[in-house]
Amino acid sequence: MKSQDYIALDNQYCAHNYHPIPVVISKARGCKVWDPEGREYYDFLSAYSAVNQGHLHPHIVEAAQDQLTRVTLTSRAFHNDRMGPFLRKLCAYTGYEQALPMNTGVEAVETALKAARRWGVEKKGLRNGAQKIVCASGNFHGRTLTAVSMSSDPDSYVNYGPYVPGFVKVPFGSADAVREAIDRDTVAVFVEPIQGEAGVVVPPEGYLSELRQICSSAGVLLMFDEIQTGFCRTGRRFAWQYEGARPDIMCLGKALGGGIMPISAIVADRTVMDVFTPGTHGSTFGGNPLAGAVGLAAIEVLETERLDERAFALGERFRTELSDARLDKIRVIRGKGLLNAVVFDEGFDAFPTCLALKEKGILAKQTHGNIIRFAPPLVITDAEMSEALEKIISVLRTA
Ligand code: IF1
Repeated sequence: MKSQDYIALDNQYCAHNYHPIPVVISKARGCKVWDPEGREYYDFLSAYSAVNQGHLHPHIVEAAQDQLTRVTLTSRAFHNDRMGPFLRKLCAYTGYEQALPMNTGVEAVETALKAARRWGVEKKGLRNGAQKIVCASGNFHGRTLTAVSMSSDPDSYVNYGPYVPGFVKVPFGSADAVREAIDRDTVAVFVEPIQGEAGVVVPPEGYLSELRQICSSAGVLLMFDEIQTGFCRTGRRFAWQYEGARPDIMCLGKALGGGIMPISAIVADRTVMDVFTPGTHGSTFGGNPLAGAVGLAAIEVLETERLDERAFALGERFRTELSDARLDKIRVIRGKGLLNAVVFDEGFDAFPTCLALKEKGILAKQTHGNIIRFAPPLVITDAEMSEALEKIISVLRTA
């Protein structure tokens, strides 16, 4: 079958909850993907940062294949021999005492919110039902009813009521707004260190460290959603490290699965994590042995290949070369590490530009109409980055 046949099948049999770039991917390796006709593309989306280690990284594939000959699913009713080594590695890599493994990113988000609400009752003495969590407008934390209850994007929440109460929304980037929003019933402040879906919005310098200080002095939990920004994407292992703003709970997902399967977790120290007791939270699939093998290998790749340093250096290069090209339609080029966005004028429709990029062999996706996110796998080589930049600049010049 040809690409257009697969697209027709999708259109006929899949709910229309997406408007994809019309490209079919049937093969991938590293930072490149191919369609059924054999056309080659640079992947500048990386499955929304779930493929930081590159497609089919040999070390991660080997770990998965090896585990497929042993055992894949046990449930948490029993122990398995892969979860412990995986979580020990995750804790060492993140610098936390414990982890709670889940599957998709939004489940990690739910886990963090549940931890905070329980902590509010059990450690702060609040009445159950009074707990409030401060979040930021423009956020994206996933698609469950709780996550869309925090959202300020109508596409995400319209007609899904009734919404989950207990959230107080403040403008992203203003530490003063957070300070003013905290009251006796506040249990946590929950934000992305850089807002992804909002268009790679980097908060003012000092914001994260100020949030850390505000939360510590108010006695509330600081929780960061590092599902997209984490695991080297922004040039550090975790984006909060730019400001030493270590959160009490960190949500992780995407690249934790090494591009192979959904693996997520929250990490925290014991004083927070011990709010969970047997029966109070869980998942059929969380902590399964296949995920253990894959997650461990995924972290090993980030560590041994020092992908944080790679992302930092390549990101500087990407932004410098794009701004040196002096492309007149572009208002701003922003980001950290290899999480970058090119912002066009308000009202500009970047979908045709994404189609032109595709024709040139670059896959990227617009957000909010006028913003294109560029986030290649962190294993992209210097030579590949040169070739990709040349293509991107030539398309954006005529955009
Ligand atoms: C879609 C965006 C990216 C996330 C953060 C939690 C989750 C996500 C910071 C939930 C998920 C996704 C999901 C995907 C598109 C995408 C996205 F454009 F919507 F914002 F990456 F930029 N926290 N992000 O970014 O994780 O449950 O999906 O594993 O929903 O269309 P999940």
